[in-house]
Amino acid sequence: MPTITAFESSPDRGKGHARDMRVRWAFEEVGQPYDVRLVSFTAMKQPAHRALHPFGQIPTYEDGDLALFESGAIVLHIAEHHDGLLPKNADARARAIAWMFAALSTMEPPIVELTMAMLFERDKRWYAERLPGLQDRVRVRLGELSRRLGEADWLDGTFSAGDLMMVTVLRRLHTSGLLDEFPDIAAYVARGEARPAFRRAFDAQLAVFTAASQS
Ligand code: GTB
Repeated sequence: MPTITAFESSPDRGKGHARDMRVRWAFEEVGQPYDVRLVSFTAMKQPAHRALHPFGQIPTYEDGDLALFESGAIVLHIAEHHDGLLPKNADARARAIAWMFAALSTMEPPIVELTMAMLFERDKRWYAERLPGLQDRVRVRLGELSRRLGEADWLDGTFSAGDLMMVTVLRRLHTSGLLDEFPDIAAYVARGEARPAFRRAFDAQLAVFTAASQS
């Protein structure tokens, strides 16, 4: 059984924004059971964990002799070794993988920059001046994504690892108010979150937070 690592106590209080969520969701979509080893912030920086993850972060993945880090690489590995997250047709498969990269390298950076500023820079004197620029950068990408999605349910035909990754990236905007400006993107995120596999993954990571807060 593969084992992943996750926060012992997630700073998002179980909202499913930590990046183990996308790996849990991928496992649930393909029906692969998995173990979770919880790690503290201190343990993450120790040599034993750094041997798995050079940057001392979660998530990691271990299965037999294989150890992986980077949520994108882990989700791709799961998708390539099970049915359900990548189309069989080679071209469609390549396009689904392109959407994974788009989520991680085109959409995620401005979204992370905005949400980090909202979390950690609110009390800075330059925050009010910086915020509109950060929001506009995200708005541009949401507009472009919205135009491409059009009337479709998913980015390229049936639900794929590309959608899984995109939805997990877009979910971080829930508290930003920006999803309200793009109802079609908000509906796309809601479709992803309504999938039974998403619900199971979400409940599993929430249970970790609930247990930690009761102990
Ligand atoms: N590129 C890597 C990947 O995709 O796997 C990034 C991994 C990463 O950022 N891991 C974070 C981590 O381990 C947890 S997910 N941080 C600890 C550290 O660097 O010391 C990032 C995250 C954390 C918290 C929230 N939150 O509270 O909302 C959201 C996302």
